[in-house]
Amino acid sequence: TLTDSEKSAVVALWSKIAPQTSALGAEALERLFTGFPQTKTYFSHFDLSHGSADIQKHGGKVLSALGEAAKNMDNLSALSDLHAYNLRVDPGNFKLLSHTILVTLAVHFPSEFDASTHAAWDKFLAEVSSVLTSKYR
Ligand code: ZNH
Repeated sequence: TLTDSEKSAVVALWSKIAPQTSALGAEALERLFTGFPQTKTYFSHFDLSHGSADIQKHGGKVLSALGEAAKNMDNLSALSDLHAYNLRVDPGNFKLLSHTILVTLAVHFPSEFDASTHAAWDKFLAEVSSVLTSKYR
């Protein structure tokens, strides 16, 4: 679990992310699909062209879920069920998405994204991923 100072670092950067969840989420997803094209198979029903409404909308959902998790990890319970029982996303893909989220944050918030904020977000995303994959069997 995150220390108090890690939690503050996550929440502080979240306040910058919150007004632009769709744009930042879409960028993280596009980086995922470009860098790791195998991940596109989960989204065959989406329009995956650059800047599409599907990508914007889904990006917004993913980042908003992170905002809820930053408040309380318990808020991920239903999403954990969805990913384990319904979507069955290979757990390895969570590391890939976490990576492209970190890259996106680093590009957009170069001064806020210092070493300790980077480390706190890395740990936070690993925790979220672990909760979302915890019900797999
Ligand atoms: Zn996921 C969905 C979040 C990861 C795939 N997701 C989803 C949603 C959310 C999320 C919020 C929505 C739900 C509802 O609507 O209810 N995810 C998330 C997060 C994460 C994730 C937070 C981490 C961090 N996912 C993931 C991955 C993948 C995925 C890695 C693969 C690659 N998801 C998915 C899908 C879906 C989802 C496929 C469905 C979509 C549609 O819409 O169809």
